[in-house]
Amino acid sequence: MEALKTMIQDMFGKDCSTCTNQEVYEALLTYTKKQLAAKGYHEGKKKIYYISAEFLIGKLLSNNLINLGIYDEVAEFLKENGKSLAEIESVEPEPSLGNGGLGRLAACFLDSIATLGLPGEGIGLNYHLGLFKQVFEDNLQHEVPNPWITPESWLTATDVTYMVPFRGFSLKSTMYNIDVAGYENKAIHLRLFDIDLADESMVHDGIAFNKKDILHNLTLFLYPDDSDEDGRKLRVYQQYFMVSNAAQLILDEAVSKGSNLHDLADYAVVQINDTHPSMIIPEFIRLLGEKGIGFDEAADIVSHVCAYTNHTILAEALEKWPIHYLEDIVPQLVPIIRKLDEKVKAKYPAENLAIIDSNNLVHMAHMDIHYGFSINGVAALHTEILKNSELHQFYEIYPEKFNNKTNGITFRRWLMYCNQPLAKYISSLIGDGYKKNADELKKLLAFKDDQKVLDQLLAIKADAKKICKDFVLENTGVEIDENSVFDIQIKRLHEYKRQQLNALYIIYKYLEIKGGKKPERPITFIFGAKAAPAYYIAKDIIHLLLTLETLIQNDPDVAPYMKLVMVENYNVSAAEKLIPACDISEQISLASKEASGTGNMKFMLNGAVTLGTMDGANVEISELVGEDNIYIFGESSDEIIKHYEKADYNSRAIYEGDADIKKYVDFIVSEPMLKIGKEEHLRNFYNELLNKDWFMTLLDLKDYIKVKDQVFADYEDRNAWAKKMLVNIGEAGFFSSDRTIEQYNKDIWHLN
Ligand code: TH1
Repeated sequence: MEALKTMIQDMFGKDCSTCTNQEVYEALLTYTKKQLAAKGYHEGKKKIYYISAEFLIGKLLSNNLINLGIYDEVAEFLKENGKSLAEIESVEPEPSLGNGGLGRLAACFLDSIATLGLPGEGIGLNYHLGLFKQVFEDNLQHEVPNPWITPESWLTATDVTYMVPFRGFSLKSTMYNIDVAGYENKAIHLRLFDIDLADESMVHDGIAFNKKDILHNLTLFLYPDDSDEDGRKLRVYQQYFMVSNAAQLILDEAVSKGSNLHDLADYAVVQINDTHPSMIIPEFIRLLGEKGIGFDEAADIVSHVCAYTNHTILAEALEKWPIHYLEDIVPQLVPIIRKLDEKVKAKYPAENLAIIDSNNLVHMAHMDIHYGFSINGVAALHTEILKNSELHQFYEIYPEKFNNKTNGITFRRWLMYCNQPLAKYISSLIGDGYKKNADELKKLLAFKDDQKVLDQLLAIKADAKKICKDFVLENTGVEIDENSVFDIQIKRLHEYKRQQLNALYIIYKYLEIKGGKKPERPITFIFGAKAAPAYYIAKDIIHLLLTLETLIQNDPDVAPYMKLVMVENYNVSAAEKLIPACDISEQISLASKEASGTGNMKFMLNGAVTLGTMDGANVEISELVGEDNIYIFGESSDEIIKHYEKADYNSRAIYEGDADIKKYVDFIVSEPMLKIGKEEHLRNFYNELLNKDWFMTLLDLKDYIKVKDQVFADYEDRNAWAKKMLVNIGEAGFFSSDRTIEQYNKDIWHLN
């Protein structure tokens, strides 16, 4: 720690003990960045370029210290100087470069690529104001900018710049780097491109800004509001800026390593993370054309370089751009896309295989599948649904391109960092091997009947709940009971994830308690979720939850037995506090709709028991832990898909046919709710449930209530519950992102 000491002295002219937390943070930042650079970066002839609109990397200080192997040393040094690493961490802003699972997956993947020693990098954009910061006011979500870039930060400016051509003007880029440390290994780069003229001062009234001023707004926000045409076009500008920079960088790097570009596939493999980066395909062809490579050969080269990951079957997330947007913004790509489409149509005339459909919409995923060499889903069930229904027409012509890569999470952040007592205890039982070889977690299963171990797991959970209680108090001002059951649903707010189903259970429980039936033990329902700013029903659901929160809090008959808290501005840092403390992990999406989920894996690894539908990776979790160690409810994905095909789901019929369901649904617009909440929003959601309920909440409600009540009953057998916890932790090894990345490499990337 001598070097750190000297650095603090040089930077601030005093020693650590007299520095402010801000100063110590800045010193640690500088120190850590130096250490990372000194370790060097993984290099090799062929490189994986993971291109993504989102990288939800979370705070980096502690994670970097852990991966550098100096966490304990630094924590000790700070302690000796009267400082706490936890407090210093609170100074660090969380980068706001993502929205949910897709972005967090990209971050876990970078950690694993670096840890496994693969030559690779992430490529994305440097959004100054991030997604948005969520604030609650009058029980409603409001959005404000989330600036996260400070003068001293993990970003390092480089002198790499490119010109990106748009209709009528070009934009100059600057590339920034963030180092991503491998665990006990070298680092890799996350490349974030930016414009030099981004002007944060144009934002007013929350997150409003002039969407037409591309020269100054291009990298202000992730996912700017796309409810109007200017917003949608801004997304196209962003996407092209991202992929043009990426393509120029990749070609330059390949050439500098000796590529003649005809052999590009020996130097580069590009993983297209959902459809946001899909324009890289025509952009590569355009750039290769400038270097003298003919169209057909260029298309063939690209087809050996690009691979596509599909993360959802939700139609609204499968991007289709009107061709006239592309004419207006990137006219240079349009003849290329038309040619690609003509080649497809010559061979496969069916409309559902077209890149450009009869409405002149460009189907980005279709372009990826025709001109990429691999398409993967993100969990076994999801990939089967792609092959058998959503993308069946493509599977018939390209069966060899389809493969599954079940998602994973990095155990460095989601166990070793966020739950240090549990990680240390596991090490004391089975050694440290599991940190690099997650399969070794299975060794824990040998302790299934060891009373001391089971007691200790319960004790670690109890401690985590105390820590979480402080976090919740700080975030929401609400004091929760650490002896209550913690039932947690944290994820983006979307109707298919069915936070509203959980809300209806809470109404059921509220009415039951009002009726005099008290639960065995108080229950704390914890939510965290951001809704997209223009997704009105999602915002109505947030309003429903916040209104219920107030109602319960103010009701002395009920408050002692249950509590609902909704954490404000749910993000990675909040997840790190909530996940270790969770008893019951809510994974209740409508079967077939959650492609994988990754929160489900984080909870399992931290000893929570899943209450879920047979959806996404829940299916694989249930196969691993067995039916005694998970709670499954609801209709199967096959049945759900049939309901959609037959269009026979009728929520009003269910409501009218079941007096209980009617009672819970009617409560949404009852007198006590309307007294606290806003009628417009509550009624809006109520009507949605009755007239549409596109994600079939009412279909699964009765079964959900029954199974969830069973969970709470079983929780009281503490010993049996501890066994379930142990089995969940012991079987979580499969969900290490190291395993996922090894599979990507073996089946798709083929790096040495
Ligand atoms: C998520 C999926 O919903 C989730 O099931 C999966 O675990 C995760 O990706 C990682 O694979 C997605 N997030 C987005 C975000 C946007 C568009 C599509 C998806 S799919 C903006």
